[in-house]
Amino acid sequence: MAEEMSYSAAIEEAGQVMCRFPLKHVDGVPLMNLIVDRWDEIAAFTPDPSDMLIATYPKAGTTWTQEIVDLIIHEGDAEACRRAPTFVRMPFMEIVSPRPIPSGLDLLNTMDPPRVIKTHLPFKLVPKGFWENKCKVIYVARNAKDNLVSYYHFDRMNKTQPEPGPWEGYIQKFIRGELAWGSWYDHVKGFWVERERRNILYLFYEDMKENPRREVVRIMEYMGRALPDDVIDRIVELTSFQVMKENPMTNYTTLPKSVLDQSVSRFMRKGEVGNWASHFSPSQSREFDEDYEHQMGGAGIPFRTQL
Ligand code: PPS
Repeated sequence: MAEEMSYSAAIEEAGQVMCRFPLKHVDGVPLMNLIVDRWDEIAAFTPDPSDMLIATYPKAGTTWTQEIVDLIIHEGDAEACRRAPTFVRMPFMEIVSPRPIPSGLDLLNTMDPPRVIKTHLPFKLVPKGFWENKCKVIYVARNAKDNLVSYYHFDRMNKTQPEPGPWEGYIQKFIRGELAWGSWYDHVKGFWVERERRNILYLFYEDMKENPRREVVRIMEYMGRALPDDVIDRIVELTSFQVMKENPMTNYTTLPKSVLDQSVSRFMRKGEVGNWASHFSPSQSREFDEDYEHQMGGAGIPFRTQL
C-alpha cells in the first residue's frame, strides 16, 4: 500500500507535465517519446532467468493474464494479490512517465527476482536478455477487430497517448500500424513464428473467454506449478471480468483522471468477444477483412472474432 501512496503522490506532482505524449520511432515501431528517449537503457535490461514476461499488443488481455499469474504464484490468496495495483506488482518494463513517477525499470530495480514483467514490445524489440536467459514468456493475442475497438476506447480515456481522432480514421491508423507499439499484424506474427523455438506460451483472449479454467490450468502448468482443484476454481472466479472490474487493484481506478479518465470509458470496459460488431459498419468490416487477408494471409494463426 505504501508503494501505491507514493505512486499517487508522484503522479500528482507530475500532473503539470502529464500530456498526450507524441510518438517517436525505434526500428520503425512508434512508441511514446519518453520511451524512445530512454531506449538504450530499456534494450539493455537484463532479466534474471527466474523472471517471467507477459507480452501482448496493448488491450489484448494483459491485466487479466497478470492477475491469473499473480494468483497462481500466491496459490489463490486474494488478499496477497490485493497488496498493490497491477502495475506496481508486475511492472510495465518499457513505460517511462514524467519524473517523479517511477519508470518500469525503476520499479523493477526495487524488486528481487523472480519478477513478473509486462511488456507491449513487439518480438524484435524485446531485450535480448529474455531469450539468452531462457525466461518464461506468456504471449496473449486477441482478434484484431476486438483488439482495435478496445484500443480505440482506451486511447479516448488514456490522457498520455495520442488522441484517437474519429473512428474511421482510427481504423486506418490501426491497419497502417501507426498506433503506439506499432502494427498489431507484425506483433501477433512476430511472437507466433518464434513460439516453439523460444518456448513461448501463446494464448488467445477468445480461448480464455470460452473456457477460462482450461486456460488457467495451461498457464499453471507452463509455470511449473500444481494447485488443487478448489484453488484453481477460486482463481477462475477471482479473475472473472465482474470481479476484476470491482477490484480497485485490477481496475486501474487508483490512477487519477489526469492519466486515465474513466468517466470517458472504463478500463474494464466490456470484456467480450465480438463487441467489434457494434462498432464496424458493414463496409468498414468488409474493407478491414480484405486488408486483413492481405496482411495475415498464410500466417496460420487461428483467430476467432466470435465464439
Ligand atoms: S493494457 O492497457 O494494454 O494493459 O490492457 P489489457 O489488460 O491488455 O486489455 C484490457 C482489455 O481486457 C479486458 N479485460 C478482461 N476481459 C475479460 N475478462 C477479464 N477478467 C478481463 N480483464 C480485462 C478489458 O475489459 C479490456 O477489454 P475491453 O474490450 O475494452 O473491455
